[in-house]
Amino acid sequence: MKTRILLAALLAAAPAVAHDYGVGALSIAHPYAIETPPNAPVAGGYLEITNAGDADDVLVSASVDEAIAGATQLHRMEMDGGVMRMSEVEGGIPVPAGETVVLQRGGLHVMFMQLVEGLEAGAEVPATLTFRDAGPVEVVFAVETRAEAEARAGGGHDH
Ligand SMILES: [Cu+2]
Repeated sequence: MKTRILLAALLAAAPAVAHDYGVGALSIAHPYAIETPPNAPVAGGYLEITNAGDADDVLVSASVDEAIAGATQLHRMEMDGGVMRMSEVEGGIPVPAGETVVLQRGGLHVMFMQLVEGLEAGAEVPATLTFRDAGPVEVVFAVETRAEAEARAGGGHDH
């Protein structure tokens, strides 16, 4: 009985501990990707970065193991003459002091490219995010179904 209560407490505490990260004054909330077909060549990665410090920083790169993706870039999506275009962000993604930057579908995102296999819901993608000043931090992108990601986006921020 005691064991069961302890286990329940651990399980309840686990998601927040497992899925928020920090380095220096930066905190990184809920990195996730959305499942793809098995042979998809690319997938987006999304997260929120909050800079609680008083100095600006920049997310300069993201990387994952070659066993998962051959290349990883920082991208933005923008409307250009009525067409949605995706391009690499030159010089990285600014994370101004006191602000939260949201990487999300339709906007700034991490792009996993040359995927070795598609991403399956429930899988985890370990990645390194490197900030200009705060340096590198290891995170894990959780691969979610589209419905999971949309439910979370619609229902406020819940880890
Ligand atoms: Cu992209």
